[in-house]
Amino acid sequence: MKLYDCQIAPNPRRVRIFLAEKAVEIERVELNIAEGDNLKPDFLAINPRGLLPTLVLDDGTALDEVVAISRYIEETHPEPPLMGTSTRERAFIESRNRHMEIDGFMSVAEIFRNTHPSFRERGLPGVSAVPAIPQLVERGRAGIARFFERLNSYYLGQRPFVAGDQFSIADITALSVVDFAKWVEEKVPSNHVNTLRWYEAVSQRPSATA
Ligand SMILES: N[C@@H](CCC(=O)N[C@@H](CS)C(=O)NCC(=O)O)C(=O)O
Repeated sequence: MKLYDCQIAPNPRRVRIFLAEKAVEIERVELNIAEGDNLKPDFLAINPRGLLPTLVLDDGTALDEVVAISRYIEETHPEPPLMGTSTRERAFIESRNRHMEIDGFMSVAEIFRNTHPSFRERGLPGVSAVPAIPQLVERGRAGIARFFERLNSYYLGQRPFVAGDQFSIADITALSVVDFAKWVEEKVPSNHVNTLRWYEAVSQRPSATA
């Protein structure tokens, strides 16, 4: 197996954290998104969308999408479980993870893609002919504010982790959102004590530096 990776990018980091939690090592190929390595013909032959992370299996199957890659790793390396063990748990964790992606990750990405000069002509990730739309930044900032509020009061208000009592893929996504948000000057408000307690704990896990 080979993981097409980008050290600075938040979605590849989610897979690296997942792998580190499982203590699974995979050969990696580093591509620099800022320099457009992912849009060159060699990589497009592997993933025509030009997106990272991409995991190429030994039979040549190319899997993209963080959750699909994580699912493959979870099923081939079940311990420790990060995506639930019972039907209820699997569905609940998936639901929470989607919330982290749609409400959190997408909001930060909206701000980032529409402000960063390197992406002025690359408004959507991967192969794209869509220029940035600066008006979307305001919507992204409103979205991340709403996300932070819910993270503190709802998801982490009563339980230690985003999907309950165990660390899961939903925490990995949420951690990546909080760190990605710093790139666009969005920080967890200082009175969000539940989120700050959780953030300190998950950031101290050895996987967080992956
Ligand atoms: N939904 C995809 C998102 C993948 C994605 O957007 N990756 C970004 C890096 S964080 C990327 O490949 N960007 C390429 C580009 O901007 O050209 C996933 O879960 O893997």
